[in-house]
Amino acid sequence: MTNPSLPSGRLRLAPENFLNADGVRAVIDEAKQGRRDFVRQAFAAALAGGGVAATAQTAPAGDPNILNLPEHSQGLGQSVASEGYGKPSKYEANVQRRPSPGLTQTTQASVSFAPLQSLFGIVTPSGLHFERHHQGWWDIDPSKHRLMINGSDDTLLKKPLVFTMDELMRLPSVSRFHFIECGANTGMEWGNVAVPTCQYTHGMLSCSEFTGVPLRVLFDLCGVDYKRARYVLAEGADGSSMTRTLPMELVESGEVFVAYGQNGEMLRPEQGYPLRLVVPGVQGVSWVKYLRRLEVGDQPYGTKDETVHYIDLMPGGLHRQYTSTQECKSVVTTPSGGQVLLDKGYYQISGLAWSGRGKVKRVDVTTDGGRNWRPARLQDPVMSKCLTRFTLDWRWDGKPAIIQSRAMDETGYVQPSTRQLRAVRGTRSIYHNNAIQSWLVEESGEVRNVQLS
Ligand SMILES: Nc1nc2c(c(=O)[nH]1)N[C@H]1C(S)=C(S)[C@@H](COP(=O)(O)O)O[C@H]1N2
Ligand SMILES: [Mo]
Repeated sequence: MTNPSLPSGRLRLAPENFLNADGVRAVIDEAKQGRRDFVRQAFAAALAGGGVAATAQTAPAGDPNILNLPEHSQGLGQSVASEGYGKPSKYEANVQRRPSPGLTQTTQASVSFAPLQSLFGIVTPSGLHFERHHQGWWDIDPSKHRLMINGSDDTLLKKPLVFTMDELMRLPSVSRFHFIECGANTGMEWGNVAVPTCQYTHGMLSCSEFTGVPLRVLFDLCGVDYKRARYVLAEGADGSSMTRTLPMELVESGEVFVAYGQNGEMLRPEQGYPLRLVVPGVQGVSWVKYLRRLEVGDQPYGTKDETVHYIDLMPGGLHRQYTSTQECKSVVTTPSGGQVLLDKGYYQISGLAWSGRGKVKRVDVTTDGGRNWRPARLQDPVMSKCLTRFTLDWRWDGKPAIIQSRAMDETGYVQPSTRQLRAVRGTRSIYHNNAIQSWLVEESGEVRNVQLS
């Protein structure tokens, strides 16, 4: 902390009982209190640690503890290897993925949201990656796990193969950064404002460096007849019968891979250990976890998860199917709903932008509800089908402000406003809500989720 009077942009809050207005109020009060204490403590620390001149004046001559150093500057620290696997500081204990009470009837067929408001850069720490399970997660023994590749009929490939994990890990691999977003992300906001924080509005989104084998390499080994086998069915080893069809073009592009690695180590069990499909740009449901079987076929499979679920209900009652590419989208994560600005003055606005169609080209930010837009800085690296971090300098004058971000991708597609999206899609959908998000900063400094009509 260099200047304790300058509020840092990192204001964090994730009310657990977010559906209850009193609960939100209580947590906000607590946060304000805590924040004030924090600023005060920082002052004290600056005086104690660096303010030698200030303390020297008051210390009696001959006092051996003249600098009044904190304990951690005087004694021995902890031994190495007290934790074989490192954990975050105890002061970061409120940075957690959180389920949404009442959203699902069971805790197995459920979801937990990533705390986007507390994260920096573009990588989601593996322990904070959002979770979406249709029937609970498993920790599967990799020595027993197999991946089978077969055809819907024997003529679609020369040789069906079964791979062990050891066999897969011998093959040529790639490591790539990609976002994964559940198609239902922001799905609660179709009708009206429903949840208070960006953890709940946008937290079914994460980004990792995944490592694995391009599917094309495996299909080549099997001698797939690419002329006739135009579709792939992916199947997981959990009990959810979660199966999805992929068009073969995605495999031929070289982008789809079977991943065993995530952020430099093996996948986490919640993320599909020991093997999951990575389908860059495509909604999360196609990233089949605990991947045990791939079948090539000559027509789409029309499984329950693509005919009845993950479809878009249009205003006329029509259901759109196979809308699986995640369109360009962005969200400001600081300041965002549930956070509190304690004072006027400088803040860095910061957020995330992404597109399932390639790279983010540009992000504009407004602090007056869309009257004026300024281009944000895009932080390097900007990668295809990956989260991009954007920032913008802002001086808050203490008056109500409405903050929004609007992303554009390299195809020229521009993220729509809520009104524009509703004009095409209506309000009855669950999936694929990529509308511009609005955060209202009130005079009190409290930040709230709002929608502009
Ligand atoms: N086997 C299996 N794969 C699955 C699922 C599942 O329930 N079982 N859920 C899907 C859905 S809907 C999403 S959004 C992503 C979530 O991945 P994550 O839990 O790693 O965030 O996994 C997909 N793959
Ligand atoms: Mo999902």
